[in-house]
Amino acid sequence: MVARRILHVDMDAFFASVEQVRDPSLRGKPLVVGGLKTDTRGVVLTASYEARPFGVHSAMPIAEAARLCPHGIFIRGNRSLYSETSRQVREILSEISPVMEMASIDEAYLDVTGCVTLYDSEDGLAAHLKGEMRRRLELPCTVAIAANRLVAKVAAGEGKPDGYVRVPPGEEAAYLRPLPVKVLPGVGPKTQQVLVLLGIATVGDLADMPERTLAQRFGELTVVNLKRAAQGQGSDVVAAGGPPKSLGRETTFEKDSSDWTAIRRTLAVLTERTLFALRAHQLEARCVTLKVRYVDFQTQTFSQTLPAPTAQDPVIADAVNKLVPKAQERSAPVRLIGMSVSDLVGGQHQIPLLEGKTDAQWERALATVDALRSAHGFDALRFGRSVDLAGRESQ
Ligand code: TTP
Ligand code: MG
Repeated sequence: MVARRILHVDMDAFFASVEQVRDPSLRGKPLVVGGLKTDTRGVVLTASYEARPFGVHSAMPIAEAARLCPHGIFIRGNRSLYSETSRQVREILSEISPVMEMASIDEAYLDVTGCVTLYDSEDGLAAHLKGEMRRRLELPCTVAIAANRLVAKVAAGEGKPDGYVRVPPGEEAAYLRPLPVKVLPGVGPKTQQVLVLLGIATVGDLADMPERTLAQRFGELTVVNLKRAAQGQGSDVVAAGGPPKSLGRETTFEKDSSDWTAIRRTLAVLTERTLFALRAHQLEARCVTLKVRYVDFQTQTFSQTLPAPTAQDPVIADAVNKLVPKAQERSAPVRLIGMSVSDLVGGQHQIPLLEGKTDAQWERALATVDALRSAHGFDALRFGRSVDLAGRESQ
């Protein structure tokens, strides 16, 4: 098997940079996109790198940004302009490698294994890509090339802004070791808090920590996933056809089951696995579906749309659990159980644009997201240890 080389590219301060191209008088200035200073209830979508030293960041209330950066220029933003620019970004990238997958409005993965030789070296390819973005769109971006998506994504984050990072083959784990553990996907504030209690500050600390110790605080799969990430392992598959439309897992029981406690535990495992895949694709889901096949092969699905896209286990697990009573309405034993997520969107962008939304709609959406998040910690997810799924789970 050929060792693959994966490139991750993420545009710098994307919405703000696009605005600076549209209006060059904004260049070099602290620029905040998301609302006018007087829009007391808006949130920051992004800020130019000139505004960031003041502490302004995405998702912060506009009012707070205005306090921190009173001399900043504040604008509401223009979604269609960003979408059109994103389309141009995609075009440039697909000229470089046909194996290209947009992961959100401003980031993408490219499998460059087969096309490096055209540019002499990985450094040459990265320079070409960055040059094309500058020449054709006047936009800065950060590029990283590594053995897999995870390391490339982390490295691009470290290289920002206007950077390039190359992680040579075999050096993945060594590259990650000194970095703070929060750079790893799946290590949000809650997980980080628990890791700090265990004395884990860096990725290296996590890599060295015995699985036993981690298992006291996290479910089995979380431990496996954290360990893999800490060792710099990750998927090197770039889906040329674009991101998946849905992701899910299902399993057929050895013996038909009416034990809904056990079935719910199985669903918790299937959900955790699905969400790991979802986060690996850097996606979030808005729709959750429960699938059940009864003893007589009759198959039913039950779906729920969430108030906001998410990739958080507890939120999705909760939605699955709420669908279970519908499946229980038929008392027949269950042969197969499964769950899937669909209506997928690029991850980490939970905050929609102001445009087309009233402030009240906005507030409701944000309050729902916050309430869901504070109500369920990562550990709220129950893990079905007792359920044997070995080899029987399918996508
Ligand atoms: P990011 O790539 O996360 O941020 P960025 O490009 O502004 O800055 P960086 O240099 O750190 O990559 O997001 C891309 C765009 O998506 C961003 O410009 C604005 C938008 N966005 C939202 O609409 N809501 C959000 O919560 C975030 C984080 C971004
Ligand atoms: Mg970006």
